[in-house]
Amino acid sequence: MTHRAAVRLIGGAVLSGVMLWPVWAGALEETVQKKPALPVGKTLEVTVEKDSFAFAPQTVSVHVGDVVRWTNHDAQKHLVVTQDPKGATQQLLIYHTIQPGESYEFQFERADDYNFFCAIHFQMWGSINVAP
Ligand SMILES: [Cu+2]
Repeated sequence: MTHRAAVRLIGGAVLSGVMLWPVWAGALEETVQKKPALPVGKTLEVTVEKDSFAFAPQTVSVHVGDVVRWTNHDAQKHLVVTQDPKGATQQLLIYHTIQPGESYEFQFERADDYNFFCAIHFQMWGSINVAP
């Protein structure tokens, strides 16, 4: 038993009693565990070229598990916003500022048609079709 495990065991015993420790420890493990990651598919690039004020390509077709990477080659920042079509009106899937020279990646987990735009320059927009 490592020192750290011993400290945790004592903590568990104090909190819930020695007999309850195994149950308590199991519950703790569960909350720490992350949901299984979706296998990553291919990555598709959407870029913003310098002074273009446009996303290219404007429409992208991907499959569930694919990643869309927005890359900003512009000299100014852009703010990518995507709403979940099935979500509440205020529910945003993506709200991310991309600084000059930086990228942002998002893996789509559900098939649908997603629209996105730049919240700083409303003339910048595009759509992503995510097929099953
Ligand atoms: Cu912008």
